[in-house]
Amino acid sequence: MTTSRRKFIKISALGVGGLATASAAYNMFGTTSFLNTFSAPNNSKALKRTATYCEVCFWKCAAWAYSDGEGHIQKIIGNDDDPHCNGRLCPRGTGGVGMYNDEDRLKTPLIRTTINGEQTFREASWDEALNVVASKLKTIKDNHGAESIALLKHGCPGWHFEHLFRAFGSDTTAEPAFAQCRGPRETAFALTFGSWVGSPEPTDIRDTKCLVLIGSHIGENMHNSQVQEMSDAIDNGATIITVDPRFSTAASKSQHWLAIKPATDIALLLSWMHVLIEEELYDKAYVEKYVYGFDELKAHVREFTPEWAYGITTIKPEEIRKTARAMAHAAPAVIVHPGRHVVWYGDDTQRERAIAILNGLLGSWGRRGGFYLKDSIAIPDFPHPEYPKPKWDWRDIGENYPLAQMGLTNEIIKASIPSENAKYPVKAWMVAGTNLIKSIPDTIQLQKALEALEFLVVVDTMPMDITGYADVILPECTYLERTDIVRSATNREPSIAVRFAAVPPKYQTKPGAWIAKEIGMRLGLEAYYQYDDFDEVVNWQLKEMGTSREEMEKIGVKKYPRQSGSLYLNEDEVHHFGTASGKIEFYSHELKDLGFDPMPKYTPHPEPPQGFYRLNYGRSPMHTFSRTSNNPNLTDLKKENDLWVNPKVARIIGLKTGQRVWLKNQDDIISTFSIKVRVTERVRWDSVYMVHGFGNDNKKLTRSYGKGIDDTQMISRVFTDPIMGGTGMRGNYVSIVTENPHKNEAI
Ligand SMILES: Nc1nc2c(c(=O)[nH]1)N[C@H]1C(S)=C(S)[C@@H](COP(=O)(O)OP(=O)(O)OC[C@H]3O[C@@H](n4cnc5c(=O)[nH]c(N)nc54)[C@H](O)[C@@H]3O)O[C@H]1N2
Ligand SMILES: Nc1nc2c(c(=O)[nH]1)N[C@H]1C(S)=C(S)[C@@H](COP(=O)(O)OP(=O)(O)OC[C@H]3O[C@@H](n4cnc5c(=O)[nH]c(N)nc54)[C@H](O)[C@@H]3O)O[C@H]1N2
Ligand code: SF4
Ligand SMILES: [Mo]
Repeated sequence: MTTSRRKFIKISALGVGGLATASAAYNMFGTTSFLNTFSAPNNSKALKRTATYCEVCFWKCAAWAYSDGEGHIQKIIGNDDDPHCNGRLCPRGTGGVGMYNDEDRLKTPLIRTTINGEQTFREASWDEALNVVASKLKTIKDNHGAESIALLKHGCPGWHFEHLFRAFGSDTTAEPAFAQCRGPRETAFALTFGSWVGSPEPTDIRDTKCLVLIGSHIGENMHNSQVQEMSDAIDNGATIITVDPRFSTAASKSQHWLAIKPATDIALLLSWMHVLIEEELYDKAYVEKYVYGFDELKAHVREFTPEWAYGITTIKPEEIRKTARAMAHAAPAVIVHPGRHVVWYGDDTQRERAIAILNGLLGSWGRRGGFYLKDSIAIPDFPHPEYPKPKWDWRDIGENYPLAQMGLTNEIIKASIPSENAKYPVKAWMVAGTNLIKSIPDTIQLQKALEALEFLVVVDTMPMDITGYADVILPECTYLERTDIVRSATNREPSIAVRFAAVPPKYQTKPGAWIAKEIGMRLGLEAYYQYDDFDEVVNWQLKEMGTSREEMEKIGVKKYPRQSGSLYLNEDEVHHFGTASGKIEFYSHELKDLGFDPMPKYTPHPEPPQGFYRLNYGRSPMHTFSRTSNNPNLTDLKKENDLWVNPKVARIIGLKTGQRVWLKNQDDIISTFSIKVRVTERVRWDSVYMVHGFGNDNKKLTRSYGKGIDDTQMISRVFTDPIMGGTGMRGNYVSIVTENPHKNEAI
């Protein structure tokens, strides 16, 4: 990268933040586990309580922030009335105060500059930084059109910048939550049931009798109310079936752990369908009433016996039959969970289709203990002129993937590389609330795009990896320091939650709403910003929704009656699904017409060569991706990731628990940092496992710099889903390097 125009800037540490003390004791499914992991210091003064919702992950639990009036947040606790959390935050949410207290935070706007031939950042005033951003955006618009400027975003800041971009004339937007996360399941469930799964997932876990988790590691994946409901379901005697090559926390709570060979899930799903149909265990009345294409499916799965699947998945035929019967026994109170991070092997939409079809056979969609029919309430738009129509947008950039339902980050990245001769070339990015270096696979392609961009502005709270590539860095204040958009999400009953500023912004940081508006005003977009302050927008919206700021300050969360009818399918009526046929589509003409298999098929995937192991990754209950890796509270609970290695592999290579190793992948990429080995039977011998989000490479992150390995660095190869453009990331292999490969390099 030394010859690059945009050199990654590493600034050495500037002071060390204080470590907060915290209790590491916590029990995943214990009843009091989430409460006050970090107890508030004794303080006799009356505390001010402010309504907020958490931004540590995207479950967005509503909470109360308690502050002492002197700029100290003493504690954050869950809002009892919130269906996302039921009054209890997960350890990360409780530790959210660490985001506010982290002394490594971005403090002022920064502008890239060259001093004595060295690229570095210099501090700038807001006025100067905003003027640079506005004038760059304007010049690029004049030269190439507003469409050539892309917005890559995630979380709440994204909303404010999306409004800015739409007003400016660009709808070239994407977020990693689609092509790197949920995309395949949304496309597959839309094809099958005519409805997205969405977030929170409409899984009726609290009333289920059987929960099937296919690589969905709830318990490590800490999506709050989902974990709580799973805990209740276990207490109520529900059968848990976990399909995971690794002995996950969920597997440890399961009656059936199916330690599947990685990349073979579609074979298992097809053989489950085979058993349900051959043994006539499927929900005949439901299928008769609601399904399109049952006969085609029956013929399709006839040959996919458990004996056939055994040869592929390594799961014994009796176990396949037993689990299929357990599901049928519980039906319709059964959930074959769609999962969430489902971009695995490139045929992910088809695997998700198989999951959707299996739920259809069991009659679980729209049934108690299966999937409830979700509802939500729309937040009214603050009045503004219509957005101009861009000449092209994210849909055009993703045109090779006909069923992409949102922008594809990876296609925008590709379109930013001049040698790709893209039909819709992208010249500049704004990145808001996403750390692309850690969230986007195909690291080589991403580097090429970063080098070619004419301009990159990053809005973040922390000096994360992506900020090192920026021309201008704009420091946003944390969620605890800002009034933000009103939360509305799908659930059993509609609800809204508010986020008001609990404390004023520290340092020179500003809310995303303010930053977006200031750029907008400099671009002549006053008509889209007919208010002084974003609080005005929120107050107006609350009034429109029959409540008020005063009421919401007191309650934080407000529930509304359902508008869409009953929570479950009404047995006396015929429900129309949002598919082309109005039925649950086991056979998809839409897929067939686009040249794809109308019903899912199993196709073998490549296997790791000799000496290599499949790289598997997942979540830690104490962290969210890379965003918490420097959090003073949460690093105290878990400082770095480790590498799970099967004892058989450890014996062959001669590894011991605690030993530091490096990784080298199939493309000869060597990890920058090392990782500690954890020898455990909980992982299969053909793969190794680590938690995502570690291995930060910016010295400004004083607690997390160099801690552990970044899984994304090892994911240089992707298998793209031809249906919706998701980037399958689990086809990368690593070998284990025991000698420091960097020892002769100058650091
Ligand atoms: N290798 C690998 N890649 C993955 C995954 C994986 O497991 N492994 N998971 C995938 C999945 S499921 C997802 S959803 C994506 C997630 O991808 P990202 O959303 O990119 O995840 P984070 O690493 O949390 O990056 C969030 C960024 O937002 C910043 N941030 C936090 N709060 C605020 C705020 O209030 N304002 C602003 N402006 N910035 C803020 C953080 O400092 C951080 O830089 O990654 C995907 N990519
Ligand atoms: N604590 C915490 N919770 C989170 C997050 C976080 O960062 N931290 N992020 C949230 C987000 S955005 C998402 S998308 C979700 C992601 O969470 P999930 O959707 O639950 O999980 P994944 O990351 O897809 O899957 C990880 C599991 O898949 C298993 N696996 C790997 N390969 C295979 C295979 O071939 N077959 C099968 N059956 N299993 C396999 C792994 O061993 C691991 O247990 O978590 C959410 N919850
Ligand atoms: S699940 Fe945890 S981190 Fe996510 S929003 Fe809720 S409390 Fe915050
Ligand atoms: Mo995700």
